[in-house]
Amino acid sequence: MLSVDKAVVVKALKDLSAYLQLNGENAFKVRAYDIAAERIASLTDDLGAMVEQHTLTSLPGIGESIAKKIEELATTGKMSALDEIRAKFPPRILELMTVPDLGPKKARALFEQLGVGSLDELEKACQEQRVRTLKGFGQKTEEKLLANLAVARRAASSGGRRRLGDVLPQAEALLAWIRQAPGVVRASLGGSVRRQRETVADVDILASAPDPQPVFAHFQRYPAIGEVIGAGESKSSVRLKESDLQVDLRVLPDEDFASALHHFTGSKAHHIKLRGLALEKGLTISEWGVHRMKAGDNAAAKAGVAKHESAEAKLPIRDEADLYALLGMQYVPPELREDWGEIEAALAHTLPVDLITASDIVGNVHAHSTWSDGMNSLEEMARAAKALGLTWFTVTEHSQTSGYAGGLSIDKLKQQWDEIDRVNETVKGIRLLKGVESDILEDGSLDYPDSVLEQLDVVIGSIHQRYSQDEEQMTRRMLNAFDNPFLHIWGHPTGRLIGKREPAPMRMEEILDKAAKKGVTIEVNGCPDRMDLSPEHVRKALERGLKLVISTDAHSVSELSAHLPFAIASARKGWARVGDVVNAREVKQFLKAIRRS
Ligand code: DGT
Ligand code: CA
Ligand code: ZN
Repeated sequence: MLSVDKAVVVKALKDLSAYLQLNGENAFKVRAYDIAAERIASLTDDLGAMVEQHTLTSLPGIGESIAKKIEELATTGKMSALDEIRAKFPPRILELMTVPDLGPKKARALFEQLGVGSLDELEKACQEQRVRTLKGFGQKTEEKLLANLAVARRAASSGGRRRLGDVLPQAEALLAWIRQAPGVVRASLGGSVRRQRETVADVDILASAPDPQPVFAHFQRYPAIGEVIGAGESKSSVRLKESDLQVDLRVLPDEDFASALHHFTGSKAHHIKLRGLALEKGLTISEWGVHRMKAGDNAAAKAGVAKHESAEAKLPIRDEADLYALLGMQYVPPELREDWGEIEAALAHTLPVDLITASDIVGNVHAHSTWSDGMNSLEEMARAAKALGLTWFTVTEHSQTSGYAGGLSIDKLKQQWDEIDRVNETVKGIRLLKGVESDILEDGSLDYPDSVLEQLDVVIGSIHQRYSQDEEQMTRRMLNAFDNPFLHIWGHPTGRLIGKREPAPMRMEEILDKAAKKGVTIEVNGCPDRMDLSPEHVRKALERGLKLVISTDAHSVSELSAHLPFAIASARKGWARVGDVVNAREVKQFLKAIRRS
């Protein structure tokens, strides 16, 4: 049977769309390729089989012409339409589009008028002040481009940290592969990935098996591995092909698994504090397990001398809970192991035991459909949400000012309400609410008159354009926005894009104070490049008694499930409990909770 790598097909379709836009094709026409890429990415059927049976056109959004291109790629390894258009441009031109705020239109102008075809050439053109001479660019744009170029370089350099959103799917696929290896008893992710840090340096995986060698042999046969960079008795390191991501696998006897998993989950700061506590109880904790010290060892251990060889008994640790129990404290979930106060709380038995989980979420608050810049129709989104087990759902399209994202005029918004009513009648078992994601304008006002806003169930207010405001202006903008009683939820609060765009400058504590006073609910947005709020800010919000919504901000059916883990990660790392999250409640309670009294 034909084996087809979906990722290769998705990339080819996306590249084709990018090249067509560079070539001046209109964005609407080109969207078909992005929609098709999205279809393939979220496909659960076997792509190879569909190609062989010529059934690709049964997928919505995939017509004859795109199906042919996919079949050609799958069977010959080439997509001639892509090769042809690629040949018209310098080989590295798509790099330009990794620069924040540099879209296809600008990239095209830079190429056609200045011959810029790579990041290096763009840098040179900016430094030589040639960019500012182009129509529509100017000195300010040139300076901004130069700064953003540095951001793009940092993100691309393989030495840098990567977004959890890019790494987690690769890590999980690899973990599933390792679980298939001969003799594996248990296996888990470790390190910063298990702790759900928003950026990670590498992937740590631990497994237990009676004999490590067959596990390593299986590991090294993983198709996506580029090179093996280290192979020892109990550890093997590899680099993945496309992403250049480093993965360390450790394999141990099962009796050592839990303490090793604990050690290699970290964080270092959490461990250092735990070790101090252990010493006071006459225990040592290390990579090699938990040991009870002989009399006299204590001083040596405190002086930093490793004494595990001479220590008396190695204590059995079946799972991580045993380890915390030995220290007389509550179990600490991996996401909380950062020395952010979790050890003190676990000792006092005040650590939350009901942290929010994905399965607690019963409604979706923030999503987009083809009414604005989403990939799927409203009905498709509703059916997908229902299939995920949600009981209520809100589409929140962009508002009038966000013309670039298909923002809705008042007329369009009202037409969308009719469609929502229709879908509510045809799709049973899930309730669609009427909502909008309104821009928060420069002065803090919303993008529709109150007479429109008051008719909506859910109003998210978000900043999408910054107009280069400084901290004072941005803070004022938010404080003013909260004076509008129709704003229910503050969407992707800081506006950051991890590795691409810094959080907007604003006095967060002052803003959260006002949100608490005014009863505004705060979003934790799960777009993998946003993860906004951050865990630190989630905690600050919770300390003020604010409520949270866990959002996917899904622009397609697949993102409804793909984005959820990242919002949950941020929320859990910020110690959010089930009761703090308004979309872990049924629709009536949700609507009551977000209403501003
Ligand atoms: P990363 O890789 O920078 O995203 O962050 P981590 O936390 O995954 O760090 P990594 O991969 O260097 O090490 C994984 C875990 O192993 C770390 O969280 C704690 C443990 N570990 C590694 N080196 C040390 C060390 O020198 N002392 C202690 N106490 N623990 C260590
Ligand atoms: Ca790591
Ligand atoms: Zn948004």
